[in-house]
Amino acid sequence: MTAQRTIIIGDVHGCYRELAMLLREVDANPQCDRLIFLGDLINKGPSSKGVWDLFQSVKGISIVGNHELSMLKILDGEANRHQKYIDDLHRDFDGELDAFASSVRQWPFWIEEPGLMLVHAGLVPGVHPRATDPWTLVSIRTWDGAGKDLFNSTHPPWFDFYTGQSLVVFGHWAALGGLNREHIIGLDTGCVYGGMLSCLIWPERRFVRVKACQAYCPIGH
Ligand SMILES: [Mn+2]
Repeated sequence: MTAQRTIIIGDVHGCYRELAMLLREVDANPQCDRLIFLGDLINKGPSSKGVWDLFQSVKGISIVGNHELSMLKILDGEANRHQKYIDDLHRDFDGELDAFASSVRQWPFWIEEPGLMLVHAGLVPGVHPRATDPWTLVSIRTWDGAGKDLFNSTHPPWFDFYTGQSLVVFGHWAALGGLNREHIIGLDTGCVYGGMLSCLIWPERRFVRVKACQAYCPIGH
């Protein structure tokens, strides 16, 4: 019997073709592989529903990304956004947005296992995710020493402060183009912007990437 693999997949953002290619490339088998997504399955790309279908077909599990969290906040009336945002998602999901949203409500904001920590955007230095605001976990990029400004690019990235021994795997920051340090791996390689869709096969620590068929939206959009 083959040892169980965990296949950790970076931000898909509606790029269902590339996800299908990646799943084929790693020969993903839900009978013996565990497929974990780092969040942000939806928006920006050609079909969020297409990604949701594939996600279900491989019995995927996911942590919450900022796009899923925004969606829930809007659906729950806790955030203002143009109605078009929800209309677009309803159109994309073709009647299945409620099912998707119900699923997302069950997703964790992080997954922690011996030697491994998965989170969408990152960790506040020295603070366990259970003691961190969920919005921070899905959006942090940089660290100012106080947590007042998590996006200011003049401050160092949060992972420069990480001193733990577990491997932290995150997505969210496409402009980094991926990151591979001993204890930090960034898996968002900007597929939807015309980059690549990346996964990490754990515990062999092997990367597999497929090139985007095209750029679906400009970076920063
Ligand atoms: Mn994100």
